Amino acid sequence: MTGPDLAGLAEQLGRAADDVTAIPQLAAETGLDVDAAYAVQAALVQRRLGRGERLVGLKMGLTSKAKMAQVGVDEVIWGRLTDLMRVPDGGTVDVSRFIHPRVEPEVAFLLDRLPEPGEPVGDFTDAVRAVAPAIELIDSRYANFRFSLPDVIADNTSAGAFVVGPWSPVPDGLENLGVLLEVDGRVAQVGSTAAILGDPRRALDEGIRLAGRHGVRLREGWVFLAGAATAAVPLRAGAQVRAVVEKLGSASLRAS
Ligand code: 0L1
Ligand code: MG
Repeated sequence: MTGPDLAGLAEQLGRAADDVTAIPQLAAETGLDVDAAYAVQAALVQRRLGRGERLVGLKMGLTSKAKMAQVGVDEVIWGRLTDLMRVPDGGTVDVSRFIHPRVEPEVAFLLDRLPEPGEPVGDFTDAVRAVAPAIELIDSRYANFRFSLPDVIADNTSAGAFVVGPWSPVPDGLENLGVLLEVDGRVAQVGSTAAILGDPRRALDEGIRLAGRHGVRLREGWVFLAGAATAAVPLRAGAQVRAVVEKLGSASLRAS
């Protein structure tokens, strides 16, 4: 018996993003499981690297109960970030590049020296050089933003774009900082960094562990998106979005 055509699935997802056209879910039809889905994700991102993009980091997904409930999937997942996904703080994102974009407030880490595979992160401040407020723009390539766990993993965990605000030295505590997502100056979501696995620092342990299972090692200088502190909100053209994290400041973008 042959397994799913991993390269073919990556091509379908890549084309959906290129053509800004949603596709039906793939996993149920093809028998894609979680391990194979990470192989599709690797091929999908490799397709981008083949066009000259660079890998610049890793993102965690579904690290909060609010996010899990929003999409009906209940496992922490991870995806890859490339340089083309990064939007400067205060910059503009063209929403016509995306199918049904949503934004969510996150905490970003600038990675320093990481432990060897299999070793736990000892001192967080050895592993992380700086922290920042961030916005992630997610965009599922599946119709109606509906997917199963292997589907969303294969789709690079809905990664679309991201903005990182000003970097600060790691503060004493990160586990219960207030988080706001504002759209056009109005509060759209309120949360706390406690929603990110109880403490966003845990997301780094999970990222190292889960990515390590697939042979991916986090690198010094990479950006690590620890996960969203609230549910995501739809992004429409013309919106001005700001994510504010207590002690860390804010990150913003404008949608055109
Ligand atoms: O970053 C995230 O939490 C997104 C993970 C994928 C699920 C979704 O598209 O909301
Ligand atoms: Mg996210």
